[in-house]
Parts: sequence; structure tokens; C-alpha cells
Amino acid sequence: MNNELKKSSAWKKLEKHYKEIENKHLSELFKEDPQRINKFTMNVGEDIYFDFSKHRITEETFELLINLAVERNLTAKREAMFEGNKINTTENRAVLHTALRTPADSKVMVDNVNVVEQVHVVLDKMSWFANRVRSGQWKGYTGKRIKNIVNIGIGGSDLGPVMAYEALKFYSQRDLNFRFVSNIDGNDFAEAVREFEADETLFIVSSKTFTTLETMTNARTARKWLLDSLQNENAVADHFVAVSTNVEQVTKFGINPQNMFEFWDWVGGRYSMDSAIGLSTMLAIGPENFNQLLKGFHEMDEHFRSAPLKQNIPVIMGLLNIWYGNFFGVQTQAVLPYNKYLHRFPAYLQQLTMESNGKHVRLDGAKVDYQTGAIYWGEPGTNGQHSFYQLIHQGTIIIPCDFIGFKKALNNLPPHQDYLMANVIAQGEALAFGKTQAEVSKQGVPEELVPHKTFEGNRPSSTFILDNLTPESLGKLIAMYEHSVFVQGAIWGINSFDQMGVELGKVLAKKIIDEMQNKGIPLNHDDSTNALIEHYRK
Ligand code: G6Q
Repeated sequence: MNNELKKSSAWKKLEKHYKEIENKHLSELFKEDPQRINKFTMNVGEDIYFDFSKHRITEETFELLINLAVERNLTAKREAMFEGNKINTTENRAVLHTALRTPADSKVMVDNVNVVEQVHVVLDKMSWFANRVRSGQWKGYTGKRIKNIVNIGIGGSDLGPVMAYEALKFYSQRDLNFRFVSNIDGNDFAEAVREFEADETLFIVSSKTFTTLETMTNARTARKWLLDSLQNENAVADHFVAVSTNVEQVTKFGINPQNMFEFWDWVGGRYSMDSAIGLSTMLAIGPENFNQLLKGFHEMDEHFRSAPLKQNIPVIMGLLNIWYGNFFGVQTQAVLPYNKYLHRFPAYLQQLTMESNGKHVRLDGAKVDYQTGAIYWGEPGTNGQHSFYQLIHQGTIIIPCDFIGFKKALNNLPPHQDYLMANVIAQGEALAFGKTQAEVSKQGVPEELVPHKTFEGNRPSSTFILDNLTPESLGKLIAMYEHSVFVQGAIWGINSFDQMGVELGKVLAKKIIDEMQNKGIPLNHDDSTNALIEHYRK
């Protein structure tokens, strides 16, 4: 089945149908069907309103896309993931981030072990630790309470924690300072600890493998920084904890395994922010709020698992991405949250989506003959409106947009919230319906300026309106994108859960590091690379 995507009857029908409607304008689609808004909007749970009416689809398109999902066995593939089958075939692993947020009384078995039980043991340990640090019971080496928390990690061990800290700052304990060090560039570490005292600082070394060059280098620098100040090896136990799957390496580094928070190989890095990798998040917002975050994730998991395909947000999102990418030839997807707290959300989604679906071969190893993962990118509104939106409105390519807004403001400062939400709604309207030449002329615009001030419209967008930005709604939003990534990968028949490109990066630099540090090593790269190394050596 995976091998035959373009030969499947659903695909062929979509190809034919695309030719029929590719030039249809959204204005026509709305005029032709007064019921459109009822067909292509939905409420999920109490707090998500999803409007996908401003997409270049008809009822027939929607049917055909759903048929494609059926033909590609989406529901069986989805069950295989939830049940813990080893669907990450290249690494022979289960893919069970959904088990990280499953209530304690459920069961999910992997290799005869109920992983839900393991998850809750770690969650309890995290809560115990977080409560001690937050209340000041956990003391540093000199007896002072911890004021500063530095998460050291990269990729999946950084992007989720930073995004969640920023997104949920409103709920955070304000007498704790948080920093996130990821880059191998020493400036990152230096700036993070600049104003900190060592005896008030706690480092969380977050690394699934505990071998990643950036993280281990930063962790060693942190250890030196601490010991330069506190002058006693015993201080490490009070100021370092680890989050990892690798107890051996954690112990080797000198962190007491008792101060280690475990996760498992069935949690992918980019799917790990709700595992122990979320320790910094729990320290910031507290165990209660962290549970609410997990609850939000779980509710979206349940929705994805049980809602009929036609009423299933991640399914619809994933299918729309297929529609644009594989039929319109669209290559990017913008994510535009109208909430400043979500300013790292697009960066987080870049990893989630592009590391998952940036694949050029199918599960069976054969090269795909269709486009896979799109480029995800974005910035919060309204700021983006004053920069790159110009290209979305009047450029020559189609960029589908996800607008995300909230009904309530966390900081109620009238009239900000109304102005913010008016902008979300206005942008979607302008993109879809544009402004015709006739409308522009009617406004008395000089003739020579009319083409410049004309907006073609017909530019697609989804609008998500949630009630409020809370730990729970953030969990729902993230899970929604996680599952839409799954839907796309399942239809393309690729492995959304390995990351060979990242693995390559982890070994590439090692040889050159040796060559830089040891000038006697003869260079045998290509001419350009040799010259660059020589230039640096000098
Ligand atoms: C995520 C990727 C990658 C990974 C980092 C850090 O899915 O595999 O981004 O998270 O390379 O890896 P460690 O957590 O092992 O240090």
C-alpha cells in the first residue's frame, strides 16, 4: 500500500479534481454555498473553534481527501501508534509520546512492561523535586535556596522546554530565574550565567543520549563554573540533576543517579517536552499546572483517536497540508499565533514538523516520487503584519496560514485584546477575499496605482480560536500539531520518527575538531574544506 500512493484511486481522483477547481476563487466558493460555514467549521471540546472554510476546497475535495486517508489505512496506523507497536521501524522502537499523558489507571504495554506505570513513577519524583525547589527546601551547597535554574540541552531537549516556559510564563513562579543553554557557542553559556551566583544556581542537564557534543560541552563548562566558585566536588550533587535515558553516562559524568529523571527510548526527542524533559517547565509552573498541561495533551489524543475523520482536527489539518503540498505544489506553511507568549511556538513546530516529515524515502527504503514535509515557519501577530505578511498578501506564491487566537487576555489591558483579535480576523478575511481592481478604483485611487493596491485574494488560511492560553490549552495545541504530522507521514508512507540528518550532524564535526586542535593532522577533504580549515588554523 505504501508503495502505491500516486497510483491509488483516491490520489488519482484528487489529481483530476484539482484540475477542475485549481482556479476557483474563495469568493465564488462562499457565494455558491451559503452552508459553507456550517460545513467547514467546528467546535471541539469547550474551548477550540476551528474554521477551515477559507481553504480552497469544496465538499467534494473534502470527501476525496477523507477517502485518501481511508485508503491509506490511517485509522489502523493511528491505532498501531497508540498501542505501542514498533512503528519507528528504522530504530525498531515504539512511538508512545501519548503514553506520557495517559491517566495513571490505564495500561500501555511495551515489551511486556506497562509504560504508564513507569511514567507516573517519574512524574511523582518530578513533583516531589519541583515542590522542594519551589518552596526553598532544596538547598544549594552553602545552604542558600535555589534562585536560578539553567536547562542545558539542545534540539528536542531544549526547544520544547523554552517554548513552554515562554508560553506559560504568566503561570510561573516569579522569584525563580530560568535560562536555557543549547548552543555550542560559548556565548550562550556565558550570557546565561552572567548575573548568577553559583551557590544559588541549579543545572538541569537534559539529554536523551547524554552524549550530545553541545550538551556535554556546556555541562562540563557549567561544572567548572560551579566548582571554580564553590571549590568542592561535593557541591555537584546539590547543583546538578540530569534528565536522560542513559544512567551509565549520567553516572560517568558525576551526577548521582538518584538525581536523575528518567525517560525511555520510545519517546522521540521532539516529542519529549511532556516527559521528564519538561522538568524545567514543572519547576516554573508547578506540578498542578504541569498536570493540566498533560490533561490538555491527553484530551487532544482522545479526540484524534476517537473522533470521526471528518470531525477530527489533526486529520483535517494533515489532509489540507497534503492537498496544498502535493497538488498545488505549495512548499511552506506559516503558523501565526496572535499571542506574544507563544513567540517560540513556531520555532518549536519547525523541529516537530520538519524533523519528522523531512524524509525522502518511504518506509520500505524506496525513494518517494512526491513532495513530503513542508517548511513550517512563523512569528507572532501582529508583529509579522509589519514585515513578511506583504509577501503572503501580494507575492507570487501561496502560503497557507494557521492563525491562532484566544478569546481572553491573560493581562487584561483594554483595548489591547480587541485590537489583537480584530487583526487576526481581518488578516484571514483580506487574504481570502482580497480587494478587486473595481473596489480599489471606486475608492478614488489614481489609475496608475490601482494594480499596486489590488489584492487578488484566494489565499488560504485556518483560524483557531481558543478560550484562553492555559497549560491545558497549550497541551491541546501541541498535540494537535503532533498528530497532524502523524497524519501526513502516514499518508506519505514515511517514517516520521527517525532523524538520520540530525545523527549525521552529530558525527560530522568530530573529525574537523581533531584537525583544528592538532595542526599536524594532514587534511584530506575537498579543496574548499581544506582551505577553510587552513584559514581557521592560521
Ligand atoms: C529530536 C532529535 C534531536 C535531539 C537532540 C538532542 O527528535 O533527535 O533534536 O533531541 O539532538 O539529543 P539528546 O537529547 O540525546 O542530547
